[in-house]
Formats: sequence, structure tokens, C-alpha cells
Amino acid sequence: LSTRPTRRGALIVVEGLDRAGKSSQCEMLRDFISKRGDEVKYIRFPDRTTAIGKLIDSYLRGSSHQDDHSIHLLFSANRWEVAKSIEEDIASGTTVIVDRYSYSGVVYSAAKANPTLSLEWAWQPEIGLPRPDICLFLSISPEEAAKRGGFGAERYENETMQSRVRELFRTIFEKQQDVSIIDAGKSIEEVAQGIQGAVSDCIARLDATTPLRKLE
Ligand code: Z5A
Ligand code: MG
Repeated sequence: LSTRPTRRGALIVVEGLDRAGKSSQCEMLRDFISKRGDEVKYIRFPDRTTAIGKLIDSYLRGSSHQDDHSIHLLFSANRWEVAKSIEEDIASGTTVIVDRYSYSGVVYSAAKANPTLSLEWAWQPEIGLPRPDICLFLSISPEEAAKRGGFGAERYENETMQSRVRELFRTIFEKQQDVSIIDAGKSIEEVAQGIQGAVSDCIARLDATTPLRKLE
């Protein structure tokens, strides 16, 4: 009988602006980790399938209105509703890849420049959520992003929002630890290689005694 404790999974977050290639890279990373022989799951926020997610979806599509604070708290609640299951997966050895997380949460809300919705206010409901072992920030210039198709029809897909979001991501990631900035303007394969290198290093550093931390 082996007494070796199960090696816990890693919590990997992929963040970035619109069209940075987050979802494409999350899928490739899932396949890469799976080929290494590790259990892996890929989830995304917002999770539009839950009851809260349906409210968010309708808001993003412009079919319903929400107060800025109210929609912010719904995005956060949408993470809290799966926080426990993320922790359980990690504890049982499954690596979890997350497409957008609390960082998108605070940045898009604060970008609305609502006088009572600061970055600090926006961060409060995120405190206590599982903290990523690594956050990959896919950085892309507005020019590169535009080559990948113009703005879509959803609520935040316009020039003013996107440029404020860009500034705010820079502000929060300057202070954040465990962030790896990836140049997402390169080819899909080059970006994937950069991500795989950063993730392999992160996984190699984890052992069964490194607990999953919480956002603070
Ligand atoms: N939001 C919020 O306000 N609060 C929150 O708490 C959260 C989110 C979690 C919806 O998010 C909105 O919710 C979002 C933030 C807000 N608003 N905005 N803007 P979403 O994640 O559902 O949005 P999305 O539409 O799925 O993702 P995306 O950001 O627009 O795209 P992406 O996932 O980064 O990119 P992609 O789909 O992988 O690739 C885009 C295209 O580029 C596609 O045609 C690819 O084939 C192509 N591509 C990808 N990589 C490359 C490279 N390297 N070269 C060339 N072409 C490429
Ligand atoms: Mg996406």
C-alpha cells in the first residue's frame, strides 16, 4: 500500500483582453496537461449555464439591465457557486484551468467609472475564493486584437471599455504575485509554448504539502 499522499492539482487562471486567445489557449493547455498523464478540467467564467449565469448572459447580450454593483456581485456569486467543487477537484489531484476569473471581475466593473465602484470595492467579494497557483495574462495590442475580428455585439465590446480595461489590468497585475505575462500577439503555437513552459514550472514547484491558498 502506498503511503505517498495524492499530489494535488494546480489552479491555473488564464486572463486577458477580448480576442487575446484565452479560450483557444485554454483548450490547448487542457490537451497538453492531459497528455502529460494528469487529470484536468477546463472551466470558464462567466458560467452562463447556471441560474445566476443566465442573468449574466442576458445582461451581456443587452436583453436586460442591471445596476453596476448588482451585476458585479452576480459575476462574483457565479464564481462562489463553484468554489467548493474547484477545491475538491484540486485536492483529489485534478488540475483546473479557468478561463477568466476575479481579475476580469474587478477590472470590467471598475472600468465603468461608476463613482461608488472602485477597484477596492470590487475586490471585496472575491476575498476567500480559491487563489490561483499561476495566472497567465495574455497581453495583446488593440491593433493585433482588431485583426482577429472587430468588436462583437456584447455590452463591453467597444473601444472606451476595452482601453480602460487594458489600463486596469496593468494596474492590478503590477501588484499581483504569481502572474506570468505572455505576449499573445504571436502565433497560436508560439503562445501555447510560452504557456506550457510557465505551467510546467508552476506544476513542478507544487507538492502535496503546498496548500491551495485563498484570495486575500
Ligand atoms: N466579465 C465581467 O465583466 N466580469 C467577470 O467577472 C467575468 C467576465 C468573468 C464575457 O466574457 C464578458 O464578461 C467579457 C468580460 C466580462 N466582456 N468583454 N469584453 P467571455 O469570456 O465569455 O468572452 P469571450 O467572448 O468568450 O472571450 P474573448 O475574450 O472575446 O475571446 P478569447 O477567448 O480571448 O479569444 P479566442 O476565442 O480564443 O480567440 C478569438 C479569435 O482569435 C478566434 O477567431 C481565434 O481563432 C483567433 N486567435 C486566437 N489566438 C490567435 C493567435 N495567436 N493568432 C491569431 N489568431 C488567434
Ligand atoms: Mg473566450
